[in-house]
Amino acid sequence: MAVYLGFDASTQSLTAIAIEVGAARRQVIYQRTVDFDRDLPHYGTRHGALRGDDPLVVTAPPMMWAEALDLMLALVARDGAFDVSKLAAVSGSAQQHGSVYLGVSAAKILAALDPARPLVDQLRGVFSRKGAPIWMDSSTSRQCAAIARAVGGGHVLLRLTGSRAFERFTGPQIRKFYEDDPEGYAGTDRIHLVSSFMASLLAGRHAPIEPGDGAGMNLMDIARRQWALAALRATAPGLELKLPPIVESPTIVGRLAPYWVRRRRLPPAKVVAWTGDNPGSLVGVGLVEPGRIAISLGTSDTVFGPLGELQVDPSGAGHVFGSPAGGYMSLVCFKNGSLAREKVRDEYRLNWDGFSRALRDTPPGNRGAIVLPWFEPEITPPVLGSGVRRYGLDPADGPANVRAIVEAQMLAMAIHSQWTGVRVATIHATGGAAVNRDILQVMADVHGADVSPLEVGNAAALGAALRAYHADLMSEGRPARWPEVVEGFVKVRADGTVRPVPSHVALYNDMKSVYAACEAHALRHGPDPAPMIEAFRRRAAG
Ligand code: XUL
Repeated sequence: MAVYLGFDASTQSLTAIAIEVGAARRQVIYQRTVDFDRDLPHYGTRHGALRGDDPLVVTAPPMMWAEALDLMLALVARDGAFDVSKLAAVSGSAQQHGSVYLGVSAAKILAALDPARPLVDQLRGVFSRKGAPIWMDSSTSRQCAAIARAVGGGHVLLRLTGSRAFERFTGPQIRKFYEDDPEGYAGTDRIHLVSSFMASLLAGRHAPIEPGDGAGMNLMDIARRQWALAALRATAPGLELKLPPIVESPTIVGRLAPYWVRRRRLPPAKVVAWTGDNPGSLVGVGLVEPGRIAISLGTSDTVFGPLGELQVDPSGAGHVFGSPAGGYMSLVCFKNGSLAREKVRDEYRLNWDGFSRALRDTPPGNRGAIVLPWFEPEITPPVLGSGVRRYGLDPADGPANVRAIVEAQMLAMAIHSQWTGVRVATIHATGGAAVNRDILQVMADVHGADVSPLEVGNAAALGAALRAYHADLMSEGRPARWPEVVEGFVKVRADGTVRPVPSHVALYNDMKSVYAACEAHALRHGPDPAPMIEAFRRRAAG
């Protein structure tokens, strides 16, 4: 019997899941979350992030992630929920795109961490940039344009890296740092993703980058899974010397550092390269083979699935990442996810039961009332000037506003993921809001697909534990077929699959073009959609 530990270093929290794998037993045996705002309030984050005067700039303190890891492993050791001596390997999934900047002293400090002192006391001098820009940042439009120009156009970058230039992607963020603080950039020895930074802390040495997460940088050649020199040169000088190497996903990057072994009495378990939260979730929802998709309802809402072959989104809205299970995955990301749902819930003084009741009390199609839920600058479609737009929706009507937000999120997901060409029959639902069956009903009706909520809600952490297990088997030369690795861990929740209602599916198929017209109008490349909305309203009523 062996135990594997998986982490999810997400925007708002750090979660750990342990799984036990034996001849007769395969199960999740431990789950624990450290919430950044609640458990580490001295960093002053709100929803895990820091914001200043410029609404486009969003960062997080990398020290907070280090302290969360230290605290989490203290809890794992203290809880005594499982026999830690059986721990064979650990891995993780982290929020994507965020970057951590370390000076030359980092390598030495990481290698000589003193188990008698807290991690944060020893890391004080290692950062060459205090804050880490995270995926919610959208302040690099200028840098995106410059990088695209330098490689020969946005479509060249799209084909080379799997994505056009995106504000939150690491390359544009690095270029901005280089432009704003050339000395800080020059004093940076290593630039990590959040994923490789966390793996470095566990292994006590600079960890490499995994291609699933590396694809979220606008810097990796997506077909070769190696740094794309043209993109590196277009980003900042000498960048090739500052980036960790890219390795295959199931790579053992080291063993748990003596710091963890002595401080928490853990065995020197293998540390497996960390990936991003979306690639990690792909494994955690069991989508290791093409044909199905997943929707994660978290801080960001994401739609993702395995891709049979390398293809990019010609509209430039979607991304192609490496899949940790081999091959590629598609991803479409929406920034106005759970925080938008919470805003509406709070604005109308509801709790989640009230939110659900509002969904049940309003008709599908919302009598033609539509909202564009851009509380924050949006990623898909790209919207830099935030602001909610209402079409035929009375701001005073709480229930209609609740339905409008959920319908908008689901319609946008369906519209902007069409490029993958997947005919969706089943959606695996994960993330916090997947507990809400009324939200899942709208998802099923809009997509015309069965929605299976999964037993383990945190797919990113489960995926990390499963990747640790898979890499451990591989490193021992044992057969490690993915369907067998995930077998028994990815189960549909006891309350069962949510089925689409055929009449609602037809109505939403009709509504998609109305919603798309509202988007186009709000983005100033389409006419006033009022006549279309009115015609839809009449069809829906009749
Ligand atoms: C994906 C993205 C987010 C983050 C945070 O491209 O930006 O989903 O990974 O979860």
